[in-house]
Amino acid sequence: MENRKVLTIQDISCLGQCSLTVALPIISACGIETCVLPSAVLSTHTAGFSGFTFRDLTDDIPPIFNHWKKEGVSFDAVYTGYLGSKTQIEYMITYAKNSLRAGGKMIVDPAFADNGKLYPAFDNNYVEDMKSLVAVCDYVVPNLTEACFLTGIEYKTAYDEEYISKVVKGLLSLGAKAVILTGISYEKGYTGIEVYENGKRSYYKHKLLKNSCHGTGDIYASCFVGALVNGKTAYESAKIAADFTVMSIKQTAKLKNHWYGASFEPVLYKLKGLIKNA
Ligand code: PXL
Repeated sequence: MENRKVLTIQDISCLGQCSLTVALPIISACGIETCVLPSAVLSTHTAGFSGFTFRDLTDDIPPIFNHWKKEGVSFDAVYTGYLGSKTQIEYMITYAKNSLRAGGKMIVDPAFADNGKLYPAFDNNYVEDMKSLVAVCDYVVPNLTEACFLTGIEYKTAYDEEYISKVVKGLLSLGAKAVILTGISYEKGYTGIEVYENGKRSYYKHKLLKNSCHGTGDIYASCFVGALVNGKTAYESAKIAADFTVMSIKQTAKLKNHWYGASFEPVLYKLKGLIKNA
């Protein structure tokens, strides 16, 4: 039996509890070999820190994939997160997609916006570029802000199921085969995940916590990938990811002045149990 292997491509924010420093431990904790390809190295993430360093690794991406090709390496899943440029998005389509094994899945977290706004490094051109990556993926895992930018639908904080249905259809019409839309709330005090796969829509609801943390989107997508590669359905994986993200946010609330990320590490040992019991 060959080891299941996931490749994740996103930045390393050396400090910040996001992107690769989240994906690597979380997917590994799901019992899966996790290969990483850093798109850039930053001293910190870009949300709330100023003066961060940024080393772009775009030019390293083709030789890394070419080397792996020579070594005969392929992956059960490729998961892309925060990327830096149009060129990197193109490389995900030309190189990353082609590194999948037969039946391997591509999971795309657009990772460019939240709370109605683009992250500081991005503009509308990047949104346009991201549409081409969504077009070739098996699962897209956006928050509502990203989904609205991608579909051109107005971002709202209060909405009904009809509005969300329009957003989901918009994402499917871009080419995504399945949609996992996070942070969807129809009821005060609750939030949840809309999952659309194989023509079926389902919704998982959980209590909305008072504190929100940076980096929870990365925790969520990483757990989703880890559960999916363990053979769980999209709905089961979406639920496991939501439950683990809630645990991480609750854990973070116990800390004083921990503003830059979610403290998932103390609860990481519980993740395998969530997958086993799903
Ligand atoms: O969590 C998403 C993310 C990842 N990487 C970097 C970021 C952000 C969000 O701001 O700045 C560098």
